[in-house]
Amino acid sequence: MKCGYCTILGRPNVGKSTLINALLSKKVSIVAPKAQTTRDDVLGIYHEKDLEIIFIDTPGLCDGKEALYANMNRSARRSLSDVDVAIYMIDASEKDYQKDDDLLASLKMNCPRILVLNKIDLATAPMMEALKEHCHALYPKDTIVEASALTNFGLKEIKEAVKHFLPEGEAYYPEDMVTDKDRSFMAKEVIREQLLHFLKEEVPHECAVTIDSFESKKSAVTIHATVVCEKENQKAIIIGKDGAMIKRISMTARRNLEKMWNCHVTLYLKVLCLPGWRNDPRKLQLVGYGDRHGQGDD
Ligand SMILES: Nc1nc2c(ncn2[C@@H]2O[C@H](COP(=O)(O)OP(=O)(O)OP(=O)(O)O)[C@@H](O)[C@H]2O)c(=O)[nH]1
Ligand SMILES: [Mg+2]
Repeated sequence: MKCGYCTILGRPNVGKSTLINALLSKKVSIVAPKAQTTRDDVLGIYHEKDLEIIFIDTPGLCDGKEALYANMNRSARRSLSDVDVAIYMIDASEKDYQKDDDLLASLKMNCPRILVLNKIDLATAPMMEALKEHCHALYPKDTIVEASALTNFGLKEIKEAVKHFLPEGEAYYPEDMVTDKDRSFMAKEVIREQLLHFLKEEVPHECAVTIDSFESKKSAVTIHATVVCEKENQKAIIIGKDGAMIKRISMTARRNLEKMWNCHVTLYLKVLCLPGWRNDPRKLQLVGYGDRHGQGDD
């Protein structure tokens, strides 16, 4: 059978997590209309007869100054070190190619590359022609696939393109395994997704979620979690008047988890202010975003 690893890289908000969920027909990674949603590498394992593709969803490559973003960029770039093929996603609805060209030039890629031109549902025909011409001229060796992850367009072509570059071998994972992340990680991410949904501007980006306890009994799950923010005034915003905001966030996250797991979920959510957590290695470690690999090269 053919099997191997395929990382998915690109700038924030281009649709990497939407694509991995669409490729798997299952939610393994959270999605939001705001940049810098994904903070950890997430595996999405696709199984078919005689085929296993281990997709890696990565944090969007960005130039945020804080240590959090440096760790996220490092994690995305490191995903390139041991893969069989890489997907680089481009937002086809954008007319400025410079940032993608700069990033593509900066990525050390020793594997075949597939350029996925995503969000074609938002691009006009002349925009698509111009982008394809640009990609063919600058990246003649790359395979180019047009897609709309949101509308499931181009998924078969992407899988075929990836399969083409995979070696023959034995499956790495059991057939029923779709991700490397456990339910506690998913709970953290679904709560973060609701922070991104309900909170405005920089507030959700300055928050982290920690799972303090996760208890699973028969068909019921009980979770104690903490929303960690940077400033006292953010704490007040997150809690809201008479606790209205934290209740909405908690209730929506709980409902989403119940739908996902088909079981009863009880969620206790509290808020903690931890100033400077995004730029302090010790605090980053504490909230789960420490650099697990040291400060090695990018
Ligand atoms: N119209 C349109 N929207 C899309 C498409 N793919 C993704 N989106 C939307 O783009 C936004 C960002 O999607 P994500 O999947 O979170 O993007 P990402 O690249 O994972 O972002 P980061 O995790 O921040 O790096 C969401 O609102 C998606 O619904 C697409 O093909 N067409
Ligand atoms: Mg993402």
